[in-house]
Amino acid sequence: MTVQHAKLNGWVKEVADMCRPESVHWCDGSREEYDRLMKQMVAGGMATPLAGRPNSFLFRSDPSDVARLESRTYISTARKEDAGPTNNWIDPGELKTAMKGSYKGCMRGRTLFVIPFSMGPVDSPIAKIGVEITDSPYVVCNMHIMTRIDARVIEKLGADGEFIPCLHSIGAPLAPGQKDTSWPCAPLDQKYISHFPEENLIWSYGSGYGGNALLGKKCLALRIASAMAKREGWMAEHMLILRLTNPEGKWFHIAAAFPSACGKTNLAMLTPTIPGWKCECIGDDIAWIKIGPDGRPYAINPEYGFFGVAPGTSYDSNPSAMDTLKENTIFTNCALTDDGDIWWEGMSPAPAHAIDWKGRDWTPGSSEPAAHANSRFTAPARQCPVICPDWEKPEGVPIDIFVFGGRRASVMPLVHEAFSWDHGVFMGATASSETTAANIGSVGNLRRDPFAMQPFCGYNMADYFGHWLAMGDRFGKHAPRIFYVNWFRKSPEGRWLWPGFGDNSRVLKWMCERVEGKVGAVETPIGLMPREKELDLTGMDIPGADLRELLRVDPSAWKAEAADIERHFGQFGDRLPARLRRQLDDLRRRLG
Ligand code: SAT
Ligand code: MN
Repeated sequence: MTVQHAKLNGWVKEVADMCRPESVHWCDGSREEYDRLMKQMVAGGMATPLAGRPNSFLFRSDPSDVARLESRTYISTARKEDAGPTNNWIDPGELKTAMKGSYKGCMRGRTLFVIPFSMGPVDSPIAKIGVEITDSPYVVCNMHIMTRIDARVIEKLGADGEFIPCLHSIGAPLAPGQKDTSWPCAPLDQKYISHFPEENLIWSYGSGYGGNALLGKKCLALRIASAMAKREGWMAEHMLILRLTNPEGKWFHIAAAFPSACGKTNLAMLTPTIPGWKCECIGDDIAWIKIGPDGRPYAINPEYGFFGVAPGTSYDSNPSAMDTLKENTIFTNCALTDDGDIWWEGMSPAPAHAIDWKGRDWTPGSSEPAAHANSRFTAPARQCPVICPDWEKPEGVPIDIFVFGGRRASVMPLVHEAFSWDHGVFMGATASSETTAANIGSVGNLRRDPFAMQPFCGYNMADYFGHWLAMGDRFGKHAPRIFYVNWFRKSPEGRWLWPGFGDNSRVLKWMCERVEGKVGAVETPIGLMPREKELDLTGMDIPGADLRELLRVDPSAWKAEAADIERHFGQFGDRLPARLRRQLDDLRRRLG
C-alpha cells in the first residue's frame, strides 16, 4: 500500500523507531488479511476455530486481562481541572515520559500493524478517521469487525487529511527464540490507557482486552470524540440507537444511555411484545449526534459491529443477537463445549462438560462460571436480522427521544419523564447504577454514572453537563423529549418486578405516545409518570402490587437521593452549571 500522507508516514516511522518491531504491515481490511491472521493465531494456539459457526473463533485472555481498567485510564490535559474530578489525571509530559519508557522496544519480535479506519460510514459528514498502530493480530481482527477499514479511508485521508493517532501495544516483547503465550500482555501495574484530548491522541499500553485495546471504541469514539464534540458543537454519547415503527407506520428514533453491561444490546435489538410495533437496530453502544440542516439532532452509529456481553444472551433474551452470532464472530472468554461450540451462562441448559474460559475442565455445579462474566462476542452489525436499512445513512437518523437509565434494585421507578430539557439534563447528570463486570473492580456497588459517561467523558464532567444544556438551547423546539428508565427494580425479597426484554416495548410505546400527545401522565415530585392504565399491558400477566411498586415514588427515599445528589454535585464545585443546581433545589421543593 502506498500512502502519500507525510504526517501519517512520519508517525508510523517514529513509532517503529521507538517500539522496534520485527516488521511493519499496513492493513487493508481485506478478507484475505483477516483469514491469514486468524490462521496464524490458530497455528500459534491463541485461537480455536468453532464447529458449526463458519469463520468463528474462540480466544481466552490472560486471567488478569478481562475488562476495561478504569483505575489505569487517564485523561491527560495541561491543567488538571480540565480533566475534572471524575477522571484520573497525570501531567501530559510526565505521562508521555513514563509511557515512552514502556514503549521502548516493546514490539520486539512482533509485527507492527497500521490500521487506518473510519468511525462512521466513510462518506458521512459526521464520520472521523483514526489510525491505530498495534502489535496484536487479535486487535486487528476485532477492528476489522468493529470499524470500517478499506482503501476508501486512505483515499479520503489524501495527503494531509485529519486523523486521530491511536497507539497500542500489548507490552510483551519477544526475545529471539522465545515462545509466545496464548494471550501476551503486561502486568496490571504497567498498563496504561491514556488520552491526550488537547491533541486528539491516544496511547494504550499493556492490555489486549476490549475497550483498552480496540481504540476506535471507548477511547476514540467516546473519550476523544466527546472533547472534540464539545469544541465543535456536536455530541458523542454512550448510547444505543433504535427505530421504533408504530402500527400506523410512523417512525420514532430513540437514543438511550445505559452503563456497560446494563442491557443496551438487548434493548437495541428488542422484539416488541405489543402487536403492530416494530423495532430496528441502528447501533448498540455509541451515538454521534449533529444538528442537521433542518435543526433536528441527527445520529449515526460510528461502529461497524457489536462488542457485546455474552452471558445472559439467549434465544429468550435476545434472539436477534443470537442470530447475529452464527458466523464471522470472535468470542472471547466464553466456554468451549465438547462438540466444538461456545457456551455461556444463561445461553441454554448447561452442557454436561465444557472447557471454561481459563481452559480447565468444567461441569455444572462447578464453583466458578464456565464463561467469564465479561466474556464478549465481536460480530458484524450487518449480520443482525433487525438491523435498520438506514443504519449506514451518512446523514444519520433524527432523534425524537433520549433515554437514560441504570441498574437500581430500589428507589428508581420503571419510567419517568422530564418536565423540561433542563430537568432531563439533571436526570442524565445524576444517573446512577450498580456496577457490573465490564470494568475491573468491585461489582454491585451503587455509583453515580452521569449519562453513562463516567468512564468515558474526555474532559471535565461539569463542562460536559454545560455542553448538554447548551445543545438543548441550540435544539430549541427540536429538542428530543427525555425519559429515565429502570428495568432492574426488585421486590424486597430480591425478585425482579419487571420482565424486561421484549416487554420494555410497552414503556417505549408510552414514550412515543407522549411525544405524539396521545397519552397522559401524572405529575410526581420526580417527573411525569404513566398511570397504570396508560401503560399498554395487554397480554401481560403482571400482579397489580408489582406494578404499583414499579411506579411508586417514595418521598423519603428520594430525600436521601437528593442528599446524595448534593454530594455528587459538590465534587464539581463552581464549575457545576447553576441551571443544574436550580434543578436540585426544585426537586427538593417538590419533595416537600
Ligand atoms: O470493553 S469495552 O469498553 O469495549 C465494553 C464496555 O465496557 O462496554
Ligand atoms: Mn458500552
